[in-house]
Amino acid sequence: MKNQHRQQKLLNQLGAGALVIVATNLEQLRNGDVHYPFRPHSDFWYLTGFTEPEAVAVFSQEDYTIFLREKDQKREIWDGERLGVDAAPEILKVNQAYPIGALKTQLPQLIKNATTVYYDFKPCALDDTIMECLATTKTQSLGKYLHEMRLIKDDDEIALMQKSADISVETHQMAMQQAKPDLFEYEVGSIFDGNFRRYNAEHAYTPIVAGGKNGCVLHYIKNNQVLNDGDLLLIDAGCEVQGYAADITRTFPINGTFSNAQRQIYQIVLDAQLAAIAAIKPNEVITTPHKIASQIIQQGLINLGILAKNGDLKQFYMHGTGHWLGMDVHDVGRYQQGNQDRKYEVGMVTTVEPGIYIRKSDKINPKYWDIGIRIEDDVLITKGGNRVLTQGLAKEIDEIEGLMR
Ligand SMILES: [Mn+2]
Repeated sequence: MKNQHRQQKLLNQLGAGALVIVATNLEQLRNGDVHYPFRPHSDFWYLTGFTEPEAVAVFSQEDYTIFLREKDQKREIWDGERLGVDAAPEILKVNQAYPIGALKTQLPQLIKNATTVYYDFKPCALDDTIMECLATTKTQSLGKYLHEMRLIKDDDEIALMQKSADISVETHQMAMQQAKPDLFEYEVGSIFDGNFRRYNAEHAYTPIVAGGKNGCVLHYIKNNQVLNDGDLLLIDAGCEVQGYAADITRTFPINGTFSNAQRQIYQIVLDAQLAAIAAIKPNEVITTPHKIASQIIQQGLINLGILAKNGDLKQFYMHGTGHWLGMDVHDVGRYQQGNQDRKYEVGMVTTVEPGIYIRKSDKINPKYWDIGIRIEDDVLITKGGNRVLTQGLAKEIDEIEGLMR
């Protein structure tokens, strides 16, 4: 079983006598009797494959125990079936299963003989109980080891990420074809809601559907304004398939044709993005894409008279060029190795997402005001260099205008 294989791989790094504790999330109340849709904790999901809320896994070289919700006929009528304690050993291949309520009494027994316990504290109700049990035990960070494992994707994980990339690409394409002046941002946003669900996928994060000046608000999520003829539309949206995320941004003209000013800025961002992607390969330092993208954007803005020769690029490009991508959209894994920037390795997935955001300013030609452009793709590091998982989606100016015609 895949999950047990991961447990074994993790334990092999931790040495003899190591015991791992990993907890999933609790259901979160939204309002009244309504809960948010449940999403398991990524670490727990990765190591157990179990997707019910309120569970704790404890494993060592010798033993695998799970604490989970008990069967409850009344609750199951309302909320659906639970695996329960009796079925857990066969389904989850654990040595024993206990009700989650027994955590406080059973966990101390399981910890007793461990040399070192690996556990990451995170604020939730289960955490208090676990912390109580660990009060006198030597505890080490689990993430330090586990997150390095999660950072390198295996073939199954890459296949899921390709699937979420493909669905997201298709949906961005639909949005480009259907967007037009006078629609509201949420109407274009609903294309993503509908098409993601059509594949039984979820949003991996709250989408950004930002017309005109809203594109200059980096985390704009209101998505409730009308789309104006002549403005750009920036969409940052990606789905999650069985826990694995895609993260794509495209920016295109609402009326199907870039203005000259939009075209100039767009081409700079695109050149920066393509050059940054081209540099990604095993053993390349991970700060290289940002350096390359920043240089191209800086020179481009200087050429257009938007940025002074000694001006601060951060006025127009104030975020990084990428982040790890996986079960979490901003995925786990270190960015530094000791005090040095680390290097790319085969199986890592990173986003590449340069942008330019120009707010109103007396010092800038008004034709450039309120232009916010970001182009983001998902890049897998391969033996030979890289593979863009989101390659299929139009981003050249001609391609986009052609698709929208
Ligand atoms: Mn991103």
